[in-house]
Amino acid sequence: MASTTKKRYTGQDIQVLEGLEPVRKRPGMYIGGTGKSGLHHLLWEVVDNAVDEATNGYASQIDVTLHKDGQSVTVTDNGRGIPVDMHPKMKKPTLEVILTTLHAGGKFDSSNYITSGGLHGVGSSVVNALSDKLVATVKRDGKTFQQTYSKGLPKTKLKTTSRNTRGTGTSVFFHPDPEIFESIKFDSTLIRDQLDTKAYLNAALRIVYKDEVSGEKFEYHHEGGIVEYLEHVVTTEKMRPVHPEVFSIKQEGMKDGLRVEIALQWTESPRERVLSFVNGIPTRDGGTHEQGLKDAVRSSVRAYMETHNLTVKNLDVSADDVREGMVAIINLFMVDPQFQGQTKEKLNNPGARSKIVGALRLDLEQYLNDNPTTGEAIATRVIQSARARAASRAAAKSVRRKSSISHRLNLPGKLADCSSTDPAECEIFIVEGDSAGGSAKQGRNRNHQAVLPLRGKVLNAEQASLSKVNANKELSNIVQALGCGIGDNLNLSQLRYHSVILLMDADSDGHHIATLLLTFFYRYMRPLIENGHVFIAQPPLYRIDAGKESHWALDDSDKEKIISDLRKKRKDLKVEIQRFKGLGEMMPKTLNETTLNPETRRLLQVTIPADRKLVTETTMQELMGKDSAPRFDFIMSNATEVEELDV
Ligand code: 2B7
Repeated sequence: MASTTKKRYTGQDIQVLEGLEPVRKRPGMYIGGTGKSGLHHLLWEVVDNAVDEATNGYASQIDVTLHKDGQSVTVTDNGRGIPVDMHPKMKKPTLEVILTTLHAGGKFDSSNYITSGGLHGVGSSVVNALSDKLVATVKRDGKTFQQTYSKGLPKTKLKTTSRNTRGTGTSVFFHPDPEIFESIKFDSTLIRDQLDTKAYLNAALRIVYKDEVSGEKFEYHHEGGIVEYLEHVVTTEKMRPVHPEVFSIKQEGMKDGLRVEIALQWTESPRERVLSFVNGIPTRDGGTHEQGLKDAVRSSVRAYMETHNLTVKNLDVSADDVREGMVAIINLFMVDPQFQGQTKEKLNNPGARSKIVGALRLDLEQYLNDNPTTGEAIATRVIQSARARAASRAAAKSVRRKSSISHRLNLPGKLADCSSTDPAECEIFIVEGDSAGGSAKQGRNRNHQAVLPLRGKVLNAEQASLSKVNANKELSNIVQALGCGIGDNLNLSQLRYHSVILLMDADSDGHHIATLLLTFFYRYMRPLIENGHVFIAQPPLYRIDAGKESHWALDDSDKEKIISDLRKKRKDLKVEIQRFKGLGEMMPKTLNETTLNPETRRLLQVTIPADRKLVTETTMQELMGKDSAPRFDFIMSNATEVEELDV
């Protein structure tokens, strides 16, 4: 149970778990990888700690300086300063404990921190472990304290460097360890973007960024908070609002110490755009809070339309119609967020959904009642979307009727098609190799799942002309099967499967083929990615049998976690581990359960982030598994724009 009382914080509140060797051994597990995104993760981790101190009302300004070498950073806040008193159990200063032990954090005791932004949950100790130099400076009790570390270990004792210090706060300088990262050059544009967003999400905060490489200085402060952020998004993406005022709510002091801010506006854009955050940190895969927002919007707009007789006879209005053109920002502050998914960017706390519904539904409906011009404008937008959807459904149906017969004649011979002709429910698995293709054919649901095995070489479309692409048997089979054309002649309404799923082995060859296919889609069929039709299947690498239970693990770390969880329950448990050498080795039933069946499988959706162009080979590696082949790097360095692919 969270409490909102602020009590004095002492060394006793710090929990101690383990040392930092695991972090240096497997950095990817803590920061997602050792490429560009992992490198910047270090910075966000430090900045998030400073932002936390601000969100909780103790700091008002954060200074971030990128130093002249472009590869070291200092972050300073004017908060309380990390405690430096002796930690009673560790017999070391609390500061040192926080920086040298994994998961040592006051944030585990919610009485000290009301909300914690340490989403990634790894904290400053991970930054310390992965830096070849880190200097922590604390101003507290009229003194300045300082300690230097390297690779997670103290180089000096905690020293008092001044005894007549004004003000309080924490300052962290770090230089990432070049032995760990592929490159340690920071990207100033990315930093600016991210800091600007942080300032929008914490209206009280002022962030000053100095880039000593270029000599520029930037200040970020947005008193309007997320409402201003929404206006910024709408303007920069050139969306035209259908009502002038942004609707917003700010709820504080909810039960359980929850706090939520929501901003909404409907636009003429054909898409919906929901930016969700927990404690100011993006949850790019949404989760329960986002679901709550969607539920509440659907129910209040519907209720409003019904009570005001704004519905249209014989026109079905779906939840999607209600949200078409909607731009929404939600920032939920909570104590113990649980995250899910490969990149841990999906909120999983079940309670969040109903809390958001409770906070938003009545307020939104009331607002629409009080502002009928806005209410009617939104209702009109919703009806427009429902009409367009009905019309395009009708059109698609007639196209299908005409095309399903003629088209089927031109399908590639190797395709095992599904029986449904409704593209919205159809999926195609593009599978490497005949034997894997065989398992997939047997394991699939024939009604709506098709399988196309690839046999020969897939061309690297990065440097290839359209005629070369057409001459490549494997790629032209894909084009034929999808039925929607290619390049400038692509017509999405002809797409025969709304989910195009790449199913490759979890080894380096598999990654290589997946990369080639993604390069092809990105170059020649980009609307497929832009409209969310391309996915990557996640076949398991291991099967773990323990007693009557079977578990499947995606990779080594997953495997180890499962085993340790099992052992926690029963120490002497005998576990049997089987490593799948390839998809072909898997029983069709197993393949179905773990990889094909929509109810039980995990899929990664391939997207091109509109807001951030972050993402590099690291994300591509995350996308396709942990091992990366040298050949893979070759492709990445040649395919500059493919670097923008993201999951
Ligand atoms: C263990 C972590 C999660 N911490 C504190 C107090 C203040 C504080 C911090 C910080 C980054 C770069 C400049 C609490 C919390 C540790 O315990 S971390 N300020 N700023 C920061 O890291 N900035 C704290 C209670 C009483 N006094 C101080």
